[in-house]
Amino acid sequence: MNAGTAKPALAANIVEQSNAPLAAALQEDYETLGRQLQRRGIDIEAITAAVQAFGVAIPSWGVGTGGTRFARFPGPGEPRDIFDKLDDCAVIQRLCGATPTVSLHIPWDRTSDYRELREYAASRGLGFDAVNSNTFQDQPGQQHSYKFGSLTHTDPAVRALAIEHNLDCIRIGRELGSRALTLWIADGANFPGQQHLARAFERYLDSAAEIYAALPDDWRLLLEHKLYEPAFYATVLQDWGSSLLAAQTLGRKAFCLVDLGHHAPNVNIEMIVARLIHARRLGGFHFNDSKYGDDDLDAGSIDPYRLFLVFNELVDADGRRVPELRPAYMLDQSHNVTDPIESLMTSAVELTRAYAQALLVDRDALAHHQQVNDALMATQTLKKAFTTDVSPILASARLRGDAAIDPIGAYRASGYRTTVARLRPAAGSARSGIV
Ligand SMILES: [Mn+2]
Repeated sequence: MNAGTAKPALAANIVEQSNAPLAAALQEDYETLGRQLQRRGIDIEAITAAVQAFGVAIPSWGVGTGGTRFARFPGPGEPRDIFDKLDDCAVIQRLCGATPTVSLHIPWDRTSDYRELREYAASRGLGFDAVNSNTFQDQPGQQHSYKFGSLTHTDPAVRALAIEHNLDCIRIGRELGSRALTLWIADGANFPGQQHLARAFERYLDSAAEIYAALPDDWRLLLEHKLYEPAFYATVLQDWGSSLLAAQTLGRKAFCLVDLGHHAPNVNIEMIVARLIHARRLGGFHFNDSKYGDDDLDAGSIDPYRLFLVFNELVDADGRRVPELRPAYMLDQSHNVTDPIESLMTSAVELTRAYAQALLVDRDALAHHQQVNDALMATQTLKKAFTTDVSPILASARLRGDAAIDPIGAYRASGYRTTVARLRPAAGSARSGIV
C-alpha cells in the first residue's frame, strides 16, 4: 500500500491546453454533422447527451501490461498496487470522461483497508463496479490447490475454500459500494474422460448456489462463460447455454456476462445478446476484440462492425423498454505491445462510437424493411448508421464533460508515463492476468 506516498497526477490545465487549438475545428465539424443528421430526422444533441451519459468500467488489471503464454514484457511505470492502478484509471477518466468506475480483481487488488480505498477512489472521481473473484490460481500458503478446479473440484474441501473466497469478495465489494460479483471459473478438463461432464456442472451449481445465497438483495451475480483456456477440452461453463441454464437455476439475481472473446470464431455474438435479452438474463459485458480466439485485443480494433451490431441489439432493446435490462459494461483486455492507458482510452472511445452509431439507426425504416422482407434495404439501413462518422459527437461529448477532444494527444503531451516511470521502480515479475 502506498496511498501516502507522492502521487503522480495530470497537470491541472493539461486538458484545457490540449483542447484550445482543436475546439474551433471541432465546432465546425459538429455543426456540419448536425445539419447532415437533421436531414435524416436525427437531433444531434440527443445523441451527444446519450454519449455523455455512457460509462464503461476499467478493469484494475488492465492498466498493467498483459502478456501471453510466451512472455510478458513489462512497460515503464507499471502500477505496483491498487492505489497506483486507481491513479492510472483516474487519468483515463479525466481524459476520456467515459470510464467512471473500476472493476477490482480479488486477490490481486487486496488491501488492508477498503474504506480507505473507497475514499481514495472517490477523491479521484472514481467508483467501483463488479468485483471479480479469482479461484484460478493458488495464493502463497493456500491450504488447497485449484490445479484441478475450484467450485467444481472433486474434493469438497477445495470447493469450500473457493466458496469462502467468493463470500470474501462480496464482503469486500460491500465496503467498496460494488453491486455485483463476477464469477469466472477456470474449471474444466484438458482431456476426454478427465472429468465427469454432468457431475462437474452439478458441483458448479451447488457451489454457486451457496455464493448466491450470500448475495445482498441489491446485488447481481454475473456468470462469465468461456470457451477454452486454461481448460482446453471442456470448461465447465463453456457457452452461453450453460451460463443461461446456471443463471436460471440459481435465481433472479443471477445473470449472464458476455465476454466478446470467449466464443469460437465467427459465432454470432449479437444473436447471443438478443437471446439473453429475451431471457431477461443479460447482466453485462467484457469488451475486447479478437481475430482468432480469446485474443483480448482492444475493443473495436479488429471488427468494429460486430461491436456496432452488439450495441444495435442493446439500443433496440432499450427502445422496446425491456425490463431489468441494465447491463454492466466493462473492458477486459490484454495490452502486450501498447501503453495500457492509451489502449483503454482508445477502447472506451470505440465503445462510445459503436453506441452513437447504433443510436443513429433508423428503427422505423428498419422495421418496415424487415416487415416486407427487403433484405438489401434492411442491411443498408444498418450500414448507413455504421458508416456515419460520429467522431465530432464523441469529441463534443468529451469536451462538454471537461475531458479531452484528443485523449491520446493530451496524454502524450502530459508526460504522465515518464513521470510514473520515475516514481514507480520496476516491480519485476508483477502479476498480471486476463480473465
Ligand atoms: Mn472476461
